[in-house]
Amino acid sequence: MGVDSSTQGMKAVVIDADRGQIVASEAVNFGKEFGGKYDSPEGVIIHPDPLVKHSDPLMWLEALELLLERMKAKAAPLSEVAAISGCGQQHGSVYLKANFGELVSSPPKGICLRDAIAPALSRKSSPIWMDSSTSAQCRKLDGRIGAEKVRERTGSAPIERFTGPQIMKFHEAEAGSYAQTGCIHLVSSFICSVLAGKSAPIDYGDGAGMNMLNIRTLQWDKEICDAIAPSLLGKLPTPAPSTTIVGKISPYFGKFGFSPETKIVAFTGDNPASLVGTGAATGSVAVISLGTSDTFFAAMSKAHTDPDGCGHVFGNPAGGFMSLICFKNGSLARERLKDELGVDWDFFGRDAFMRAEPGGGSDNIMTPHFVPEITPPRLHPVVKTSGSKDFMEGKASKEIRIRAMVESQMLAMRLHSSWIGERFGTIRITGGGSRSPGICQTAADVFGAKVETISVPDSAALGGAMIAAAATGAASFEELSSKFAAASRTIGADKGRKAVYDRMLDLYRELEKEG
Ligand code: XUL
Repeated sequence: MGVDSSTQGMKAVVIDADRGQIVASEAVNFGKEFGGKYDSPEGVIIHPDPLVKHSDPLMWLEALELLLERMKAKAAPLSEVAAISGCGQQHGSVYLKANFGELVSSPPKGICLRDAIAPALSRKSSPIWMDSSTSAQCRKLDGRIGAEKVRERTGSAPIERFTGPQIMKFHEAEAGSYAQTGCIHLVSSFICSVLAGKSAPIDYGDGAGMNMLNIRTLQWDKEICDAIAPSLLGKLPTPAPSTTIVGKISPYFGKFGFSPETKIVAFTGDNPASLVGTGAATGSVAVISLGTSDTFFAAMSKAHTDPDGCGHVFGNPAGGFMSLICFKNGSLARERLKDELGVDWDFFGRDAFMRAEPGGGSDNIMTPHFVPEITPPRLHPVVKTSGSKDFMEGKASKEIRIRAMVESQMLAMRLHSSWIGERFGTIRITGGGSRSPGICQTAADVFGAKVETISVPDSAALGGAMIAAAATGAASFEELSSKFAAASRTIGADKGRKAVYDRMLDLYRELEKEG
């Protein structure tokens, strides 16, 4: 079984590793299920400062319980689940007191998980990956260690959403609560700990998204941790490979029908899990994931870092490393334009592309930054345009405006993934946006690559289940990939359009440079 604790909801899939079948799946959407209860209509607590983005960790616990209750009610074969792994939105952190170990191993009887764990929180909310409020702390880490050194050692330059700068900010703002914190978990290792009934390790996949894990030694970097906050090393779970078996399921979950022998395997980040779920963990294909954030990632033969400081290196759950570039204005920007133009997804993802030519015939491009962007870093975003007069004045047709946005998003991906230094002949595309033929064709044409879609939409939860199967020796990652992540549709690149996009790439680079 794989569980994915993401920004807007929680999902689970159960696979039969021998037969290559998904036997059950379920999802809980935080906003829809809990309404105003957590003040989080989209899974994130409403806050007046657009740079501050936190979530309530108790909401995740309530969702986990609801998810399992529903699976039980629908007669999902939970009693046959041999092992559970999963993933979480990356970088988000949960702050726990010393009593967490005791409360999680033997939750008080007769109360729900949420109420049982609540007294263990030393910080009520969890900063998540959308938070961009730690620029001052990133600069301090740069001053204390050096941005290049942090990048070389941890795989990423100091970045606002990464856990290290977030911990530094917490210590500075709430020293008393920081001192009361016995253990800091990631979203992934927190959910894993609850399932295992004990504090779980942090895997190399998600751990590398903290600015604290030395990717050369695979240990916490003492010098960097000391520069972040006092006594930090003592508050961190042990780093471990993603296929580590943490233990058996906590007796608490017996009520859902799980066997007491069910193994709990370390959890990872949603992107490393998606690398597995798209079948790209052991091959040489790149993946474009079009979700709340858009990401571009691929397995890496050897770890090297992005000199521009935008890209990241994380652990690959199948061993070795992976590259990742994350764009915050992903589906967010597409949805905003779709609503502004009053069109539906069919028009946005198909008709617009049939009715307009690449670049709208005038090399129309834009910086699609409506909310603070990560790649490139733009805390106070401005949407810049270049191309025809009509387009720049916002008077171009709907078709032209949609194309320009999607093309610009793909150009940004091509530009910011060039540091990986590999030409990918095949790109797998996943996430909601991958249902759109126009977006898939644009990806193929901009990269000049074959694009493959896969049939399973929840590649992160599926990847979690595949990690659980691989960790318990049920099948190898290669076998699991061929069973679960085969391509369902292939889209070839159009050479003529590729030439247009080669030209537009230079224009996009220049437009982005303007700031
Ligand atoms: C990756 C990142 C996002 C989150 C979204 O660095 O910040 O993709 O993992 O869940």
